[in-house]
Amino acid sequence: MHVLLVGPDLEENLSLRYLASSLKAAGHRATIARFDSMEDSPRVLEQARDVDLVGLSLCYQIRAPEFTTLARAMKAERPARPVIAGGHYASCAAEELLTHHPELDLVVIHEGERALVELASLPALASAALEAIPGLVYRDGERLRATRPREILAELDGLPWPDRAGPARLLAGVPSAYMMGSRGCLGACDYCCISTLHRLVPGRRFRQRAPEKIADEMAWLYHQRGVRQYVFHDDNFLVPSVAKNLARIDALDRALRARGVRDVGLALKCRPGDVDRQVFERLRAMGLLRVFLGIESGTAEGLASIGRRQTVAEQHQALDLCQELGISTQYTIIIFHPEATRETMLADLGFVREHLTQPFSFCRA
Ligand code: B12
Ligand code: SF4
Repeated sequence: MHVLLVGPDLEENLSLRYLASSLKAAGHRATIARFDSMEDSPRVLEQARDVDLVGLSLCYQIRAPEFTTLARAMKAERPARPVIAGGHYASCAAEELLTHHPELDLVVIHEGERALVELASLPALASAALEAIPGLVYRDGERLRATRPREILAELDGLPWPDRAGPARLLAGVPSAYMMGSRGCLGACDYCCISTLHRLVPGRRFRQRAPEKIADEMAWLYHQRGVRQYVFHDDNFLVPSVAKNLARIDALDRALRARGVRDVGLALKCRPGDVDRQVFERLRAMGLLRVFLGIESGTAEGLASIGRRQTVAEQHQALDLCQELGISTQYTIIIFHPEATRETMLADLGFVREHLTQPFSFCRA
């Protein structure tokens, strides 16, 4: 079956690339259609003309109107050809989407590799066949049906690597690749859809790939595609244990050296409480250039309001240490949180002012 996977491709979109490689490994054809804005719509419609199944990657709530508009245009052209959706927002709002958007036939809940392969193998998306596939919400006549939840994939090392075609992308002029060393998160911040997704499916919420397997992928990118910079999109590259972090980083470093990967740059994300001197000195020696810190508020009231379980002191400490070690930081501040007052907003600005040389942006809640 030929599947068109539609989604943003602002960076190397790993959702689409992981789905594409699993489809290809199962013998299907998968094409990625870049849909960064409505301006891409005519081209995506053209790409969709002859495919058997369209999969929309509806990760971003903010882009849902554009995706449903695109789906309507696809249905107008070929009403019988299935248009399905997956991704964070589609998973969290599956019932609402299917109730209000007849242009969508079905939603896959959470990680979609296995479900998509099973769907692509069906001769038709008829209800009788769909019932047997876990982790779906679909329209059956006038009613919506949800199949039993699909246990989350416990072991990530068996997944085929993301399907990367074309030359490596350049980031600041350096050939770069985007990577996932783990999936899921140990945190449970109230405002975050990752913690909501964890509640939708049974199984382990946080899974890490083996360091040697990550190194295999990095080495392939280094030697075959000339990649010299790796951006890890793991929600948290580190865990709340210095000993575990050091052991994992050492294993990754050893595996990279054994594979001839050297003089590379790294970027990653982590929680401020996990920024430890020993760990960060080690990471810096391996090439850590930039870290995105999950800060979000400069006040205890703000952190409590959005359910981010950390302290303002940890945040200052993390920013100061990175500054001292020469590691570039980025963070966001949710200045308008549910309990925001003039005082908390001024305190947020006060926090920012204490780290004036470190870039931040205001963020939505
Ligand atoms: C990388 C990333 C980005 C990158 C690249 C985006 C791109 N794809 O081109 C950049 C930095 C550009 C970015 C920007 C934004 N991001 Co962003 N981003 C991420 C991040 C860290 C990783 C995504 C990823 O690659 N994951 C790895 C893949 C393998 O996993 P996955 O995405 O979950 O995909 C699986 C399933 O979702 C599912 N699936 C996905 N699509 C489909 C489609 C089908 C058909 C099926 C069956 C299944 C399926 O199967 C996939 C494989 O298992 C996530 C956090 C996260 N952990 O996911 C946030 C996240 C997705 N981003 C988020 C946000 C809010 C944004 C911004 C709106 C921020 C802003 N205010 O500007 C922008 C919007 C971008 C835009 N205009 O489209 C939120 C989304 C919240 C929401 N529900 O709306 C997240 C969840 C972060 C968070 N915790 O808040 N982002
Ligand atoms: S730590 Fe980050 S990814 Fe995890 S629940 Fe909190 S905001 Fe979401």
